[in-house]
This record gives sequence, C-alpha cells and structure tokens, in this order.
Amino acid sequence: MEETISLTNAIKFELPTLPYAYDALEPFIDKMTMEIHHNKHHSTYVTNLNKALQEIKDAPSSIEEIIKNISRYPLAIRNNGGGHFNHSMFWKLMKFNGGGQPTGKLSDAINQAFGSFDNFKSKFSETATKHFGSGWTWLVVKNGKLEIGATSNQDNPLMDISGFTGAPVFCVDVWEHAYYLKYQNKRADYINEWWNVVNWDQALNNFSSIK
Ligand code: MN3
Repeated sequence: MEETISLTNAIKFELPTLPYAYDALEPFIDKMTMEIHHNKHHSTYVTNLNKALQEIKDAPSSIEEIIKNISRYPLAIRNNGGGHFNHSMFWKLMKFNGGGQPTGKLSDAINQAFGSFDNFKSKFSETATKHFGSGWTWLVVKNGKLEIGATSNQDNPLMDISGFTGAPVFCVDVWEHAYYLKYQNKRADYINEWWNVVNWDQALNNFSSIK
C-alpha cells in the first residue's frame, strides 16, 4: 500500500509584511533594494521553504523548531528556512528615523562586554565588512555574555550545525543583494550608513526576551 503524505499536514509560511514602506529607509537603504530584497529574495525563500517542507513527513510546528534542529532537515530547508527566519528578524531591526544608540539593559550589557558603544560598533562593522562572501553578522547572547560573530549563506546562530552559535539580539545582512544597487562593491559604506536605520527598541526587545 502506498503511504500517503498529507500535504495539508505541512506548516505553510507566509512572507511577513514589511513594518514600514519600501522607501522608509531612504537615503541609507534605497527603495528599489528594499522592494527586490523583500518582495523577490525573501519571498522566494518562503516559496522554496514551503515547497521543501512538503517532502517532510513529520511536519514541524514552527520556524524556531526547524532552525534549532536544522541538522535533521535537507539543505533546501537549511538555506530557505534560514533565509526566511533571518530576514523576518532583520526587517524588524530597522525603522524610519532609526539609528542612535541602544538603551536600558542592552546598553549596559554592550558597555560591559565591549567597553563602550563605539568599540562595539567598530568591532561589529569590522566583522560585517570582512566576512568573506554572502552571510550575516550577529550580536548574540552566549553563556550569558554578548558576542559578535558571523555566519555564511543563510545560517543562523540558533542552528545546531552553525559554526557560530548563540541567541540572536541583532543582525545585518551582508549578502550583495542587500546593498549592491546603491553601494556596489563598497560593503563598508553600506554598513556605515546602515547604522542610521537600526531599530534599537527592537534589539532591546530581542535581548530582553532571551532567557
Ligand atoms: Mn538578504
């Protein structure tokens, strides 16, 4: 008897609405980059994640469950699930009239771990600028301490196969698709301008929700 895999059993993800207009991050991140990044790149990760999940017999209940147990899944789910998870986090970490500095407990923790906000900022920028190829730069909590690190492709520090692990507070996308239209090969310039759109309230929310 042929085994029937119910496709309705598979969890289906949707492209989240951007929490601001495509031109809200101008002039630091241009409207066309945001449109293509959200409506083409992120959208394709969601489509391909849903497609890949149809092959999975025991449907996972959430994206977090998939990410944390990623070694059990095929590469298509690692790439597209990571893509969906990372971008969903990244959009919220930017806003119109962003920038400035972190506040509250996050500010204290950054000062404690890196000496000052400026030290943190230059170390984070350096990691993001020097990361070879496509990937992400992260601020994470690991063993109760803040750490900066990078992952390649769409890997996330919560993934059980990641070379850099921790609970993410904050991230920046350093794939060329995130900046090439406006900044071409000048990733350092993109990072430098990107600080102007950071949503520190959201970073504090993320930090506060880590147990
Ligand atoms: Mn991207």
